[in-house]
Amino acid sequence: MPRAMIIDTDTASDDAVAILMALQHPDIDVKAITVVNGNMPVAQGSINARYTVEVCGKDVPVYDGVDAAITRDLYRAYFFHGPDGMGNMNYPAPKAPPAPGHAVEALIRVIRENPGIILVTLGPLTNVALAVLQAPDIVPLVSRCVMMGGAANCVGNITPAAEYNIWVDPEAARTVFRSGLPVEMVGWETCRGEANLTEEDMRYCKEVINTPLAHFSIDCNASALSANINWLGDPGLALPDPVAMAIAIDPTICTRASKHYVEVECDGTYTRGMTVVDELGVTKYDTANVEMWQPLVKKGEPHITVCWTIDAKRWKALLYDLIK
Ligand SMILES: [Ca+2]
Repeated sequence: MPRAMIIDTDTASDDAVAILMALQHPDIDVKAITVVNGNMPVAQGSINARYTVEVCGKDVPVYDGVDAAITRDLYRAYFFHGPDGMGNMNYPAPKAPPAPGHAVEALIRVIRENPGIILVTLGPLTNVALAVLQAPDIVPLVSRCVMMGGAANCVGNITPAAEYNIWVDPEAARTVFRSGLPVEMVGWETCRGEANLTEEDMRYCKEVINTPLAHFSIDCNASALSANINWLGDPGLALPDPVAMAIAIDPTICTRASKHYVEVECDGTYTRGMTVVDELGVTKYDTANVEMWQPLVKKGEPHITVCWTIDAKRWKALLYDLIK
């Protein structure tokens, strides 16, 4: 039986490819897509998500969610994904309207209806945080919460310390990390460098695979491609959300993972949204540390799985399979 999945997303171009991968995979049954503030306002993210569903010829409900961070000012990523989030390709408007009801309610209902479901988060954690606060009973019903977000003790992409999804709504991210959800953190560092599609990879998609889905996947990322090179100095096309989705579909694409306490810095001047990973387990040695980390420590052994490395060849092979 296909595995049930629900996807929470601030749908811009790399989210679209991640959604496409889940929709096209024969072993994944996407029950719903919930849209959150982030890269785009929810209204635009919703358009992008619904268009992607239609490109795949599927019929999956897309619910609109929270259009702001819990307490922070808005900061959208137009500079990265283009004004429409989809590389300004002038795609037609989707035919389907958003599904009736709110994304937070949909998350709670769909998780309750599908015990063991996989939750994949591709944007800021606002919707998911509100869902677990309103309905803590959903936490043990989620078998895996695969998260594109954070940067495990390394460089950020929106500030030197933080990855965008966590930085946009750090309070929400902290709520999710502390909630007990079985988070698998696929951080920014695993989604760049050799994970990027090279010029040759992109040519392979468009000229050899050469399907509508292959063209869509590369074309909608035109803005992201130039931003990745010019803003971040990283050659090639980074596709962070699809890398996380690849691991959600096939956990063995993550080649090294370990469990840790992870906290989110909400107060730091330079470190807002930093994901602080207790990589060496030092929080247990010192009274001050133990107290500071109480919200996680009192829940028992570390339960956040940090993905440290991926098999870049296999992630790309899975992508290629799903855009054929
Ligand atoms: Ca995203």
